[in-house]
Amino acid sequence: RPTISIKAFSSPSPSPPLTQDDLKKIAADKAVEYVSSGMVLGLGTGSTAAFVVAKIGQLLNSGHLKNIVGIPTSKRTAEQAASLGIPLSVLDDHPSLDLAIDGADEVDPELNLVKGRGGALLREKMVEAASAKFVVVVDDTKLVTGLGGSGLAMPVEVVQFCWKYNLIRLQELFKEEGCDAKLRVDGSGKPYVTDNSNYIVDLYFKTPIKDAGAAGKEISAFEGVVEHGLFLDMATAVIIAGKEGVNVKT
Ligand code: ABF
Repeated sequence: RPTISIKAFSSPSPSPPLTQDDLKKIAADKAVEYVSSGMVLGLGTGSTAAFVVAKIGQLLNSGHLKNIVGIPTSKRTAEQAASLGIPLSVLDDHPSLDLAIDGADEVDPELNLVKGRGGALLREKMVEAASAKFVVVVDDTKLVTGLGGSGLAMPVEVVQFCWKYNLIRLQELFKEEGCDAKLRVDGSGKPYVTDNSNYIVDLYFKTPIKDAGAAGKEISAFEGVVEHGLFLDMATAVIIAGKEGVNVKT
């Protein structure tokens, strides 16, 4: 049969502007270049991390990657990874990871992060701290000059017992930053419950946190605080996708 070639008569129309999801996917695809066969891999949580998990699933299923063990940072991620056939394990059985890839809510110029608006901060921090490399994937809306400076939440996971007591203590701790503390609620107005059966107190700052290192230590010192969303000195690299292209900061 003859081959029929069809020529386009008009030049292709200019491509539509990239959406935030496009940027997240671009960052995710770039991060997956760091993955190689045989790795024990921390699988992050959130919409950007979901693109990473999807790509890893695709590469495993097409045979381009082999023998990956995924350590999920949330029940949500475990479900997504399992649905793609990614073999899963836990820190108990794989205490040392080669690489973890996850999103973030804020990234400062020193690559310190705020994480946990997705509610998975505790497992994220445990898994990412156990990893030899931790690559963060964000679109450029996540860049801030100082942590807490976006006006959005800095989450603190607290035990349910007397959560209000800890909410008030946290708010008091950051009086100078004009901190407002709120218990996170779900869509039906009930307290949001984490994968670890805890609550989350979201801290909203009017000005960036002055000394994030000291702040992290002070928050952790409160009895009943389980973990906070300041991820300091943890990121090995941050992949930032913007309309002008992808930047890798190390
Ligand atoms: C996780 O998901 C977080 O720690 C952070 O809270 C959130 C970022 O979500 P997204 O990628 O959807 O912006 O990585």
